[in-house]
This record gives sequence, structure tokens and C-alpha cells, in this order.
Amino acid sequence: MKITDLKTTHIYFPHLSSIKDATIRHPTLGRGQSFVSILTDEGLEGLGLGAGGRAADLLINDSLKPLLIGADPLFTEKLWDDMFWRLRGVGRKGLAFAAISAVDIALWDLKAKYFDVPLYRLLGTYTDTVPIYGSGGWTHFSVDELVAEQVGYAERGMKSVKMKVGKDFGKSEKEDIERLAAVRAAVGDEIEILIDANNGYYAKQAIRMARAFEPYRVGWFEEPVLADDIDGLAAVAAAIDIPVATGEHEYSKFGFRELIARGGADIVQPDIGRVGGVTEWIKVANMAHAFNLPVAPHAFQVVHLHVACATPNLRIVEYLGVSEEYDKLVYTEFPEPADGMWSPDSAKPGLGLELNPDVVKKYGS
Ligand code: SMN
Ligand code: MG
Repeated sequence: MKITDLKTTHIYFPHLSSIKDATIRHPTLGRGQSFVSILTDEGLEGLGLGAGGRAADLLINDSLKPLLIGADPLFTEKLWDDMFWRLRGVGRKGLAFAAISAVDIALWDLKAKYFDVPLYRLLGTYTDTVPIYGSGGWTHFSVDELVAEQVGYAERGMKSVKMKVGKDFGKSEKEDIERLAAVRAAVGDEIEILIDANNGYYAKQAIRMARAFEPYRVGWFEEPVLADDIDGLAAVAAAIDIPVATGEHEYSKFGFRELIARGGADIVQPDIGRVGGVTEWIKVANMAHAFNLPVAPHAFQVVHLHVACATPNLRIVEYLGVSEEYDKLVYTEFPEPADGMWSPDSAKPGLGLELNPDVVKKYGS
């Protein structure tokens, strides 16, 4: 089998509301995502999802596509290595890794379709159903909106929910505690509450805030400080009892080696759209396993659903309401979670995702 063509599409819905957290403070209108299609001489097509928007699409089309045309798509390690070295001067982190990730996901979708199995069956399957947590709790929500959203997840059977803290870049400490208290009172004692500061505190501040959060029995404290401040993360992790979760802003096995070996993460959160796709996500999950740490993937839930089923050290899969909203518009079919558990469709090969052609026509570019 040979790759004959590669196409990128950006699907943008102007009517979907944007989000705010501790450090995303600038409102933007609408929500979009990029997709990569890899075409082959056997008529099979792989679909990848991109985290880098149109800027990553440019990198894919100008720098990666020429490497891929004519190549055997089953050589995923070789192609990953080629892409990594092709972008070495502008790669390592950020956009270049979003580009590599999107292509790698498409290659794995294609590979599973070639063997006519769902992706999670091609990987070393551990389970065919995974626990999910309802994620949102954005800082622009009023307390009423916050509580309604979090209770809504619990009512759908999810045993864990995640909300934001660090409001206004860590300057609204009292509100952070009040909002957490309101959610705890509303969801009752049985639901696990996870909190996410999105880099919004300083290390000493995070340690002090963790003491205030502890009575509300928090399951993890995510990105308490700047993601690049590994010493700060390690200091927080050493000082508090709540596990520190981080990794959504880390890239590649090399980045995660630093983060994990220096004690920056109690729970490791690779994002398959940033870390380097399926190829690299699995290596990072295995590295976490070698350090006896659990993995809880960040965002990109329709892809994580598959790799999570092949991860013995999985803690839980993130299920963002905003992604559900987008995904239900964009794909022809969507696997519904039930009772806080989520399973890939065992009858569909690859990721089991198909873009709705009418939506592509109307909102794609
Ligand atoms: C998040 C998810 C998606 C967009 C922005 C922020 C968040 C999370 O950090 O962990 O859910
Ligand atoms: Mg987060």
C-alpha cells in the first residue's frame, strides 16, 4: 500500500461558544478543529485530528506531505522518525508537534482499517470500556452555571467531574474556594471532584491553596503552576497530599522524561494531539507505567478512547462537554457513554469516525 495524497480540512463553527480558564482569558468567537485525510492506492483512507489549527495545516502540507507521498503508511515508526527530523529546527514542542500528531493519528486510523479492526483492537487491548470524567467548570460560568454543569455530569452517571480554579490568573482565591465548595455541596459526597488551575498559580500559592482545597476532597490538582516550571510542579507535588496531574502542555517522550523523572507529575496527562500522536502517546503511557504512575489523557477524547483501552495504568479518560458538542456535529455517528463508562464501537474499523460531508461542505475550508 502506498500513500497517494494528503488533505487537510479545518471545520469551524462560528456559533459555538468559546471557553475561559485561569489563563485563557481572551474571548474568541466560535470553535474549530483541523482534520487530516491520508489517501492510498488501495482506496483506504485514514482520518487524523489536529490540535494546531490552520498554522499546523500549513506545516503538514508544506513540510510533511512531501515525505509521505509514495511511502508505505504501515511504517508508522519510520514515518514518525522522518517527520520528527524533517521539522527538527522548528519542532520539539508546540505547533510542529501538533502537525506530527495529526498525521500520526491518521496513519494509525489507516493501519487499523487496513487490518479491518477498531484501533483499540490493533493496539494491545487491555479493556473495551473505560471510565470517564465530565470536564468543564470554566471560569466564565456563574456559580449556578458551574453547579448545573457539574451536577449534570453526575446525573449522567459519571463518578468524577472536573472544574477550573485559578480564576483570573490566580487572583480570585476566595472565589476559587467558594466555587469548589458550591460544587461539593451540590454533587454530594460520592462524586470525585478534580480541579484544574491551568498554570494559574505560583508554587507557594498553589501549596497554600491546596490546603484550602483539601477539606473538599479533591481527586487531583491539575497544572497548579506554569507547565514549564518543572521544579515548581515538583515542589508542589512534594508538599501537598492531593496528587498533582499535568502533561497537557508537554510534548514527546523527551519532554515527559524530564517531567516524570524530576517528580513533576503524580498523574501523567499526555494529549495525543500534541504529544506526537498514537506512536508517541503509547511510549509516554508506558514510560509513566515504568515509574508506577497513572495516566489520564487530556482532551481529544474520541482518539483517547481507543488508546486508553490499551493502557493498563489508565486512571480515567477526560470527557469534555464542549468536545462532545463539537464532535456530535462533525461526525456522522458518535459512541454514547453510559453510566460513566465509554466504549469504542467494536464494529467499526480504525477510529470509527467519519466526517459528515454536509458539515464539511458548509463549515470546512
Ligand atoms: C482544557 C481543555 C480544553 C481546552 C482548554 C483547557 C483543560 C482540561 O485544561 O484539562 O480540560
Ligand atoms: Mg487541564
